[in-house]
Amino acid sequence: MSTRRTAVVTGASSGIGAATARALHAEGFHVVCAARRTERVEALATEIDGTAVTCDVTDADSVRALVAAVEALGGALDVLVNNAGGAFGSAPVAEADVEAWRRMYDVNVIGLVQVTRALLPALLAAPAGIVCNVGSTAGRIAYEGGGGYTAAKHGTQVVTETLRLELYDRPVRVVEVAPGMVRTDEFALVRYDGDAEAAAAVYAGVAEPLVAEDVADAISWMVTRPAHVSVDELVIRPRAQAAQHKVHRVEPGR
Ligand code: 8X3
Repeated sequence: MSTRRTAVVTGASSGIGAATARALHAEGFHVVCAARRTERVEALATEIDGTAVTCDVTDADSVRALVAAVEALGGALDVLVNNAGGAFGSAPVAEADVEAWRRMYDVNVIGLVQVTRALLPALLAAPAGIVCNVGSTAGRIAYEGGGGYTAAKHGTQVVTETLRLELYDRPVRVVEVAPGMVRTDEFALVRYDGDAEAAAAVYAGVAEPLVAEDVADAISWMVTRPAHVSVDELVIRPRAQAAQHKVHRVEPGR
């Protein structure tokens, strides 16, 4: 049985998830890299000497495979980073694609609940387990065209808070990181259904949006505080984004 601390990161195939897996490896954790895309998590696990699990957080069998992987490593889980999530579409509420809304609730809320519930015994078996949910500034405000995603990320925030209350007398912490504008390879591209121009417009003129490593750094810090310290929530944005609609953009040539 390994004496190394163990972490699980969902949505580890790219972006914030992959960066977080690397950051936790650098902190000395054995990282279980979970995501739907097998080849990607296997490559990442090989790179950081971790464990790859093909896992769709919305699928109960997949989540069972994730639990089995943690059990095979000794059964105690020090850190769970619920990162799998995403935005699908940007239609106004009046034109909402209800199926896309369901998928957003499914991955950002139900998937997170399913994984957390399944891994809670392992977290409680560790000396000081911690769950870090990756929320969003979209879970703090509303914005036009964001309806389905903002509703789902508000759900992520509320589930985090509820679980913290429910586990108040147990040796486990439940925290949330809420990033604002983060430029990753896939987030905006997925939201705009592969429309590269629309995705690029999100970051247009912003000199330095956050990158995945900035958020991974924050998560890594949150989950490595002493056991009595709970950084309940951490909002992180680029300097250029003072608020959701207050973004400093420099026009080309100026
Ligand atoms: C991502 C932040 O601004 O796209 O979670 O809603 S935003």
